[in-house]
Amino acid sequence: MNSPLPIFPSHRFPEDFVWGVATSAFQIEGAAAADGRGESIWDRFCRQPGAIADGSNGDIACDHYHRLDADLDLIAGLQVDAYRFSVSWPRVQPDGQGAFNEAGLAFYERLVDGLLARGIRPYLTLNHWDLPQALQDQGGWASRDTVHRFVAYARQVVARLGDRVATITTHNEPWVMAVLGHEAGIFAPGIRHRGTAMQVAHHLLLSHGLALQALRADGCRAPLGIVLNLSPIGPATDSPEDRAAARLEDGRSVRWYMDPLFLGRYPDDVWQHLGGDVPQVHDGDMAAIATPMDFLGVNYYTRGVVSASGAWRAEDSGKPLTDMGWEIVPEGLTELLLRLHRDWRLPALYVKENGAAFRDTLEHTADGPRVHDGQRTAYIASHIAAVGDAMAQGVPMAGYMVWSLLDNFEWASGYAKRFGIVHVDYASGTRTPKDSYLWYRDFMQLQRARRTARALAAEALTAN
Ligand code: IFM
Repeated sequence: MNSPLPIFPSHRFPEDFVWGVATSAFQIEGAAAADGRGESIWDRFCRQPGAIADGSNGDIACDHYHRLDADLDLIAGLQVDAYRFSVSWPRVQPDGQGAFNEAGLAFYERLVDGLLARGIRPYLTLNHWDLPQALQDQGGWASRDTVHRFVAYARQVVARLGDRVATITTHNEPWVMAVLGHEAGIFAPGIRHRGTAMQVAHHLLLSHGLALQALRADGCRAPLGIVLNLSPIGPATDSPEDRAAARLEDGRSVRWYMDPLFLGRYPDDVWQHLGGDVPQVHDGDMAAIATPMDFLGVNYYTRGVVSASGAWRAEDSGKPLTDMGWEIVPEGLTELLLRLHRDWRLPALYVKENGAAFRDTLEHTADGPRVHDGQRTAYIASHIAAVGDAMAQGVPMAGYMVWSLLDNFEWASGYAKRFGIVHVDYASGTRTPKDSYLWYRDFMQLQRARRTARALAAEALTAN
């Protein structure tokens, strides 16, 4: 449908507010066997029958590994300030320990240098889920040894890239790795055991804190932090049962991560609820996890609604849904940011992912191929406005990034769900910027024009 694109949010964003776009290694790179890359847990998981909705895998994905320069040009064309990407651990250290792979490290050096040459700040993530399979064979994140392997990997990557990147994120969405990967079993490595999931969550947090300490001791000057997937969680009804269930879910998905990171302790109510499934915590772990961070990244897609019976369904809520079946609730982002600001003492706060999957149609028009993705554009515009609303209510924000640059491998959903602002034809690899890309580019131009106008006004003031 070719509906008019939404107008730009009228909020004023500060001059140093960082606008960006994000991807992750496994979802776009492909080149699974190229140049000495090792196997990841997602390579293995994709081969389990039924694990991925369309039976696909990451072997080729968007073939970004072989199309790096063209993709960097697409990012530059957007005129964003920043690009958030992740390093594939098995590409740079195939076994997760021991020797590093020079070709893998060289790829990320080309990526970082290519961004800098185009005037774009690189935002590096060390772990966006693709653990080397060799480490999984020794217990994966459930094993405390992986914590130390991650710190060693982080030090090596940062030794090579740390002087040129704008920020470094340790982990992306530990809740997803722990709970979807080890309790629900619907993501790699496909384990279904709550106690294991909670141990994994603890090890991810611990490795984050220890990595921060080690990187700073090594002299790393880039800001360091973590990225969490968070939502405001509310009850389906006002009944005491639903309210208790929502409070517990808030504990498991929000406070279980925020409290240790910012208060150095796990929330009591969740600890009691877990009974025998609580993680083993050694002396000193909680202090390490609470090592001060330079920034917190938040990924927001939708709100959470909980009923004690489990009967609540997004389809019945009356809200519009994305192709993932997720409700579109931009005001939930404002609510979340206000709550984070109220309940914890935060460092610089970013939205590091926000976007939506919709069923796009590639149309062949007289002007060439087009994707009229008005719903995605409206989603992005309304969520940028929601960030602006939070700022107007006193929440200092450092930046916002769209998920995702390209249509890509959406984990257990395979390639059927398209989040990109650039359409990817997987058969040919052809990229087509969608209307949302053009809208975001024009919005970036407006932000840049405002910055220039403000700088000129300041200059004129000083001159007088
Ligand atoms: O595609 C994912 C991404 O890898 C992590 N955050 C959520 C996105 C959409 O599901």
